[in-house]
Amino acid sequence: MVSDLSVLLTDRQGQPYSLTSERIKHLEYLCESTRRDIVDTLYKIGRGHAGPSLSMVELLISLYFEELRFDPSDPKWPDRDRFILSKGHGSLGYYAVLAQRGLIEKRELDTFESLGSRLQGHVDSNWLPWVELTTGSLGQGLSYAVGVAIAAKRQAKDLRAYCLLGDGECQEGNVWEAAMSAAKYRLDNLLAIVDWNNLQGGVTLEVMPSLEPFALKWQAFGWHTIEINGHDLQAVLQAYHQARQTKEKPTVIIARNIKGKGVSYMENKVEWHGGTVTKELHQIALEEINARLSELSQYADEKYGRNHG
Ligand SMILES: Cc1ncc(C[n+]2csc(CCOP(=O)(O)OP(=O)(O)O)c2C)c(N)n1
Ligand SMILES: [Mg+2]
Repeated sequence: MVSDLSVLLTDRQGQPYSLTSERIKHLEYLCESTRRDIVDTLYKIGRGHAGPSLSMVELLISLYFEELRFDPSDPKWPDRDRFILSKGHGSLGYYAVLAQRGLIEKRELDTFESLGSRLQGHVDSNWLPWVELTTGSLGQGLSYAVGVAIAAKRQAKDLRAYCLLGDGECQEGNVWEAAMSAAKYRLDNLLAIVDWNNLQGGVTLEVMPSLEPFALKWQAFGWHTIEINGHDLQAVLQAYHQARQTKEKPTVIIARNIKGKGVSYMENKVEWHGGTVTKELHQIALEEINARLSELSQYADEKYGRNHG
């Protein structure tokens, strides 16, 4: 049963809209459909970063279906918002969202990580025009996003820079150098999103030098901070909206997420940073995802979403 509560927001064009529960359900459907494409690809190709991809699905579906300003027919439209995937190993999740949005074809996912494919294991801007920055060496994306945001301000362009980082990635020193610069230049056109899933490659964050108190660190560096459950689509969209309303300082969203979200045996498991999806495991994942998809099937229709033209 869907409640008829709706939330009033403004979109990237400044137009008011009503975030209805039907619209949220439609986005939930898109997220589950994206998860199915991710696990299908992992099974077909035999490898890929499962946990990091599944962790960020709601953050990216919300960005690409509701938030970012871009031209679907021209990836290099000069006035587009810039999305930088700093955690470049989450490539499969990113490609699956591009496919869901119709920016690449779904069947291209079958070429993931193969020789000559545009869909490299770490996102590569030389191959795929939607990729703003080649990443994979962690820690670099935010510096680039700061540069984009400074350039936009100097050219008086109304474009925003969005950068998605991993929590483990925030152990890199240059993330904090970028954070300092962003505050100095009052980059209110910059949004950093941290996929806080409490796991990094093969270990939990606790065994590493502590990042806590994480939100207070960003605040001390001059940022506006928002903490949310990153799988709650309404919270995500409200956070994107709040970031746009925040003036004179950059915003960071700390999204408390679950690595491997949506596949029970992967959730919160360090070993599912990568891992091999066997036939049996693929079946289990599909059963779980298909059950949720069938519950949401009445919201599959585009009419519940936004008209993207
Ligand atoms: C500079 C650098 N050091 C180490 C690695 C190896 N590496 C790849 S993924 C990863 C873990 C990243 O964890 P996190 O940032 O939390 O992202 P998550 O996988 O949880 O989404 C590491 C250490 C790398 N890619 N780049
Ligand atoms: Mg992590």
